[in-house]
Amino acid sequence: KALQLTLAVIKPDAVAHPLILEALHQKIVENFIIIRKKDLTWRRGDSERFYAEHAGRFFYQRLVEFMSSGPMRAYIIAREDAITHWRGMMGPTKVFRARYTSPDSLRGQYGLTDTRNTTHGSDSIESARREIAFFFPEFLADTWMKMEEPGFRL
Ligand code: DAT
Ligand code: MG
Repeated sequence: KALQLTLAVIKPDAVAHPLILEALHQKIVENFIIIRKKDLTWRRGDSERFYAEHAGRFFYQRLVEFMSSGPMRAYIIAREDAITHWRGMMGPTKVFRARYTSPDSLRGQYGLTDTRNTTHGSDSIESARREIAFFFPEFLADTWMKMEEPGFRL
């Protein structure tokens, strides 16, 4: 089975806490091949563009503000079924659901609120493509996969 790429992001709440940042980083190292990694801080406009699909929802302003409130760490990661695997490790979006139904998930263990929920992961092949390009515009996914790893796909 082919390896797959996805985007994983450690959000500002988790980056701000050194022990949580380290724990999440170790989980990623143990479960994936890391292809790229960068620390970055969004401006409000980046936040608004990235989460445009949620514009108008009651939590949108809070989400936009939070995601541009401090440094994040983004990774391009690879393995078989990377998208599903990372989403599974993260657990449910909402923190109480995560805590009670998936206490061992990253959000179940480290999530603070429905907004401050530690991590982001792409939820489909299309969003992985779009979101990798959003965070890593210099990363040419098609060229990289063709030239370096014929077994990879996105
Ligand atoms: P996910 O991050 O699991 O893909 P999503 O795409 O539905 O979840 O929402 C994006 C982010 O928006 C989510 O990580 C945190 C915030 N969010 C979603 N639903 C929320 C809610 N009901 N209350 C507060 N924040 C919410
Ligand atoms: Mg989502």
